[in-house]
Amino acid sequence: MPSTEELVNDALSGSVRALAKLITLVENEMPEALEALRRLYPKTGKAFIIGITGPPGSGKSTLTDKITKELRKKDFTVGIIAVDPTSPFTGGALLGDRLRMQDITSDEGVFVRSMATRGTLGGLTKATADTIKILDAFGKDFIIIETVGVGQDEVDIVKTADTTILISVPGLGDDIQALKAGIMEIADIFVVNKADREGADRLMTELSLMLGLSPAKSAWRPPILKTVGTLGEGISELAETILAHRKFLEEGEGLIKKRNIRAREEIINLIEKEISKYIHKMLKYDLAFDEVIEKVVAREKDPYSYAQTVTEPFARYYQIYKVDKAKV
Ligand SMILES: Nc1nc2c(ncn2[C@@H]2O[C@H](COP(=O)(O)OP(=O)(O)O)[C@@H](O)[C@H]2O)c(=O)[nH]1
Ligand SMILES: [Mg+2]
Repeated sequence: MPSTEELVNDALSGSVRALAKLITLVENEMPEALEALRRLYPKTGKAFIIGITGPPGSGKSTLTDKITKELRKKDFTVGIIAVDPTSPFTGGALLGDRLRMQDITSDEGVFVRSMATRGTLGGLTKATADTIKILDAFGKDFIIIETVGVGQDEVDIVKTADTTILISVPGLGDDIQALKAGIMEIADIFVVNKADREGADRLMTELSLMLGLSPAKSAWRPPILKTVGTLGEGISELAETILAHRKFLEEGEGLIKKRNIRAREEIINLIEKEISKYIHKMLKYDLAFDEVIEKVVAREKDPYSYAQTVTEPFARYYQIYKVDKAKV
């Protein structure tokens, strides 16, 4: 078994096997994952991240495949993370779909990884964010994340993207209502896929009316594009629009702003996770927590004072930190 350092070095010199192993480390939250990420971090920050979301069956995998081919034509390398249990990449689809994916999965410039759904809230978000970093350090120019925009985890995953593409399709009944509000607001590009079906133009109109109602959040007005994923119609326009959005973000302050927000959230999450790890250890091993619970239920103790007692070391640390922050 190679050491974490060897794995990282192998991955950085292009070993796909090492890359896959590193992803498994973060996915399983192995203790070595932290060291690997620490070593990889300086090599990250170059990849451009595309999030593709929409209801199941809307054509996310089909479009991911087609966009990837467009990017490959321009000689960009691509990493794909499929966080969709129904995705062809995760084996949940029909044989025909899987066959269609074969040509990109056998392309050396493309790396595809599917992420299993996690039990713990936030676990999938973290595993996905870590996988993005690994693929970024590995040197992928673009990383595409495909996910169904349903749960909080998925919305958080989409928030890690530089360009978010929201796919809708005609004929889902209450089309627009079916899209999660939180995702509508962060979409940079709207795609009406399955434009070969009836109702595509009506959906385009509905979307543009809706977008017209919301106040512009930046100089980028999210365009609405029409595609037929299966036939490849509208795909080159979609790829060009992604590149135009990337250019827009890079030329303005957009990209650096997005990355600052992400770094801030990530640091806070990591600190909270560390602190809560110690709190759980304290409760489990050091404090007679069961007794405390009984006393709280019997009204002999109040939960507020107890919580303050347990977190007192952090409060004390804060006092020290305030006067001594030059050390941190
Ligand atoms: N008619 C039609 N079918 C499409 C189109 N795009 C994708 N599909 C089909 O819709 C089904 C679901 O596509 P898929 O990409 O797996 O959707 P996902 O669940 O969002 O990833 C597949 O059978 C595709 O072949 C399209 O533009 N028109
Ligand atoms: Mg899919």
